[in-house]
Amino acid sequence: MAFKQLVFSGVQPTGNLHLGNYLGAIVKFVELQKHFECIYCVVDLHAITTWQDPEELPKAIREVTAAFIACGIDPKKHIVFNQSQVAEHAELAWVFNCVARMGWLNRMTQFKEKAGKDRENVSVGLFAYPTLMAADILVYRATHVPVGEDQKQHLELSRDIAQKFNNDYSASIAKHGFGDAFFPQPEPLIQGPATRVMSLRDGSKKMSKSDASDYSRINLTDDADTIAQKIRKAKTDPEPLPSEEKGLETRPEADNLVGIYAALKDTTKADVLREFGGAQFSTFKSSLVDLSVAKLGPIGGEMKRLVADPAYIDAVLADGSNRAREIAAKTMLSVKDIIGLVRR
Ligand code: AQP
Repeated sequence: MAFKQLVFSGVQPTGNLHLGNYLGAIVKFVELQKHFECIYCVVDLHAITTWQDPEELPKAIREVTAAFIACGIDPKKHIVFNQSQVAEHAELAWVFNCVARMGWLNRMTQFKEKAGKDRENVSVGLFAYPTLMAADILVYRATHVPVGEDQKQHLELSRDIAQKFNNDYSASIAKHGFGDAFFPQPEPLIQGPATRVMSLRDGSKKMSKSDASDYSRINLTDDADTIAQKIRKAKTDPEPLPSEEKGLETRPEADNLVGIYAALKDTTKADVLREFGGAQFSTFKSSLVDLSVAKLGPIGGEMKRLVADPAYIDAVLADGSNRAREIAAKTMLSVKDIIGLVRR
């Protein structure tokens, strides 16, 4: 069965949005608007899989929304909303909890990393996170999902859930006029030189909102001085930059900074090394500061302007939620018919 092409992705309101979220995801959200219908979601139900301060959560939800708009997402042409305003996400996630297998979820590396040694004490929601993510995507029967490298495994699980649902209910799906598949196999879009931006303090760790050190990441709201300071202090090694990509293979910190530069400039690592091969880090870091400030400065400024007007942000989210709900409600009615649940 041919599915209408549709893009869906989400970002958690769990703290400061950083360069990893920007380059790994949001830059691509912006680009995809030119070619696809897109739905971009502030995934607040995902955020509460770990405790969030009720005083801070609304601010974080509005800040991610502001970041979407400041980066160039058009909430009129596309859909921007927060997950909790469309109850069908949670409803379909329950159905998927009954489709997904324990063994599949047990293999998820993000859960293992986040739960660590404290497995008995983390929320059930953190374990079931990937089934909610599958529901987020499939409640719109979305076909393309731009994400960073860290979400690849969850995307594969979403595909497995879609396939198992289609298999488990194949006769009913055909009977209700949906041919041989009700859900598409959503395709991950993970491309470019910065699909996994690493911490500025440790090239083996992903840049993350929850890292205790603010120096590990560049936040979208950092001012020019802070960006400059963080880049100057970023961990490197004593060698000059290599002239070819192969020379980055055993140098994770150098690889990371070159990847960031390439992504911000919308070029390749090979091109960056053609320009900077043989240069010392002090020279390269100066150029990286200039480029980062030029790209991120206007975004941070616009975000600050937008969050100062919460009524506008809330109106964007309300409008987006209304439009998202129309699509999601239709899917959910069909899912109920396919499963055999009695409805009005
Ligand atoms: N370091 C990264 N490099 C590239 N892409 C990244 N993404 C996150 N970190 C990087 C991508 O950003 C999108 C939104 O991520 P999220 O906020 O929903 O969740 P996350 O992946 O858990 O992000 P964080 O910053 O690491 O948050 P915490 O610390 O709360 O866990 C996704 O597409 C993600 O791939």
